Amino acid sequence: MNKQDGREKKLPQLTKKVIGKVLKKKDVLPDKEDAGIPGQELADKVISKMKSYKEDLSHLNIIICGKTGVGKSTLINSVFCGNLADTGIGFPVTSEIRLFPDENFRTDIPLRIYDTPGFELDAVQRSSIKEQIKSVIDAGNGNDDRCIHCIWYCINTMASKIEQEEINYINELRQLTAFGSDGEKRSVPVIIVLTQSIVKSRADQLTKVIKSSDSLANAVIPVLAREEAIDSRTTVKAFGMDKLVEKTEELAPFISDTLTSVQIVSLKQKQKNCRSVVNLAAVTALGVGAAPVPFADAPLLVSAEIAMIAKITVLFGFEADKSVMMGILSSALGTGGATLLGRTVVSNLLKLTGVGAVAGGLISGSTAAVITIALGEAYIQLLSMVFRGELKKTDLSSDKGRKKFRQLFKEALKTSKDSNIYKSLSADGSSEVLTEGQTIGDTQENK
Ligand SMILES: Nc1nc2c(ncn2[C@@H]2O[C@H](COP(=O)(O)OP(=O)(O)O)[C@@H](O)[C@H]2O)c(=O)[nH]1
Ligand SMILES: [Mg+2]
Repeated sequence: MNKQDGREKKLPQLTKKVIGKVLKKKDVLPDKEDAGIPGQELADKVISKMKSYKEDLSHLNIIICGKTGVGKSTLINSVFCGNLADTGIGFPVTSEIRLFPDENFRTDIPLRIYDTPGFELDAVQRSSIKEQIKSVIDAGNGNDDRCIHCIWYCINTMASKIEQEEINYINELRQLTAFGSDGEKRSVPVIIVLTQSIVKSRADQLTKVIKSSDSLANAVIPVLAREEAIDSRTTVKAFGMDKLVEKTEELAPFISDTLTSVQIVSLKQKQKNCRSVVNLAAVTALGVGAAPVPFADAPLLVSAEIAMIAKITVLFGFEADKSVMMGILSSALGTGGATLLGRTVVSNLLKLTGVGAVAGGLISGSTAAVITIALGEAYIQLLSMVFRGELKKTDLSSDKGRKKFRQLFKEALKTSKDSNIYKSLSADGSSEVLTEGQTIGDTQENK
């Protein structure tokens, strides 16, 4: 069988099976110019790829409702990057929907929050607000960048009770439908957010009441958007916003990339979606390396990895400039920077970890997949440390960050051959397209 044919047939099939929709196939197709390029240029390529991924993100559009003072603005500022909304007691009650970020105040955050005036307004105003909500939804219909993805209806957990009127209002919101460019009508999901849930038992009780009422809300999520100091010794920690993000993703999966990028509360959600990116890059590496390629100029592998690093950076919402990216790339990949993974660096690492070997300067598809998984996983771990505040962004271009990334990469190499991703790739019958016994543990060095 012609190897090239086999590879081309195999790849889309594997891709469909293993991958999310995060990377597009065109992103990982060969780019010969990636061979042997210097580190500077490599960083440029990652940065320009990041830019194009960012530009490709459609806006996430959320309508947020609830009485004045329930904590809508505080919630927005805690869940999303960019500190978008004004907060504070006594913000003037208006009867118009407000948009964050303001259309005049351009940001490059692909997010629109429609902040609706309080439910406490009189019946006439309330019905006018509902009309406004409808027109916001209508205005977005048919346009993937503008259509409304979710309504967050906020209720203060410490409020004395929920009025039946408010439940009715929520039910009316649940009747609203929206659609994107595919024209397929979907009801707009409504999540009831129980804000300022300082007392957990109260939040649990309220959740029960709402769930047992005739409310049609898709979910009820208690949150505390900012920690609350009860007294000088007792502080209740913020919680629940990660659940809110995860539920929103579940109800509006088609906007998952953007949500992942702009939210700053669920590390789990970021990691999960980044791992889909790594899977795709690994599948590509497997296909590319299936016919053993001279490693020092493995352009195909390099483009898959450039795409992977760029996409993960965007999904983390991480703002990396060239110097930071250079620091990151050179740490795992050697300061020579001639290729994404310098041959010497890789041979040494592979020997060290017993993953495989670069036999006569060639690597097999499965070795390429292992390296790619390890690189992706190490990068996810590195950005996770920044997310948790264990590393500063400035550390990434310093010795500290470089050492850390090298260490993470080595550890990831040791484990990636045992990873589920790798196993599922192998179990897919991909060894069929491998040649010359270039599978893991079956290299010339081991023979
Ligand atoms: N500690 C703490 N304070 C909150 C929280 N949510 C709201 N607040 C406070 O409640 C007040 C009103 O919040 P704001 O977000 O402006 O309410 P909005 O009118 O619904 O936008 C502000 O003083 C906030 O500091 C929270 O989760 N934790
Ligand atoms: Mg507000």
